[in-house]
Amino acid sequence: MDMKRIPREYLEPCDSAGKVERLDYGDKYALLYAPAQPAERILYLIHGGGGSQHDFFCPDFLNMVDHMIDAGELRPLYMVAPCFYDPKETDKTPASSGVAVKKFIDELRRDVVPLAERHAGRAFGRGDRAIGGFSMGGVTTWYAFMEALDLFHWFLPLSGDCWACGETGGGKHPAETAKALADALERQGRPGFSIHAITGSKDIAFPNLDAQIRAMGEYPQDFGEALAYDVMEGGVHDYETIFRYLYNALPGLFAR
Ligand code: FER
Repeated sequence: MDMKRIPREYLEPCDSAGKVERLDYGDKYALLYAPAQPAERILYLIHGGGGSQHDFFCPDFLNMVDHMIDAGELRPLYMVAPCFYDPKETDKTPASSGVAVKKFIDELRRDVVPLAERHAGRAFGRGDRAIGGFSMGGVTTWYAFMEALDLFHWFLPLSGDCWACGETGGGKHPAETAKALADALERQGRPGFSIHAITGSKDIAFPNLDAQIRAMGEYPQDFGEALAYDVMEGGVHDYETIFRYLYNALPGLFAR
């Protein structure tokens, strides 16, 4: 994929802007972005370690999406930004975050998806639902693949590997991780799906994700065409870089 730069003016407010709403549940909340035009798709975006639901929903990113939709480069979509941490959690180390994101898949299913889609005015089918995330949010995305293929067809793990075989397991145990993913696909009845993994050559998660994706290549009958992988030369582990990946990947997300 040719990783075009985000046009500078896309970071400025757009005349045609979507709206962000706060959705409370229990002692937590998620954020819902409704675009300025009617939308038929929904993307759940998961933040990184130590972060929150506000990381993706910052002016730069929301302005960019508004502009992409306004310019006709991106079909309108809802976006949901939840937070995988318990509000009382103070330990945000990778070990603790790894436990939180695995647990979060049940909360996503039970609370976040129904609440967000009630507010969006309709329930979406799995073919119109995507999940993606950065770093620990990428780890979350791989857990969603392993446990929630009934909910999602589209997966966008960004600079995060699968931790099914332990912390940074995609790097430490690539073959076992690839097998765990293939087994999870089998266990869930092999529905259609599409994964687009992206990272950068200078990203701290690069060695982990890269080893995992290579090991997944040993399962061509499972992942073959359904897995796309892009590495941006020089890409680092920060949101500015991730927003550039999203600028390039979002238009094709539901269409691969
Ligand atoms: C990775 C996936 C997630 C990784 C780091 C993380 C270094 C997250 C770290 C953190 O939340 O502190 O592959 O590689």
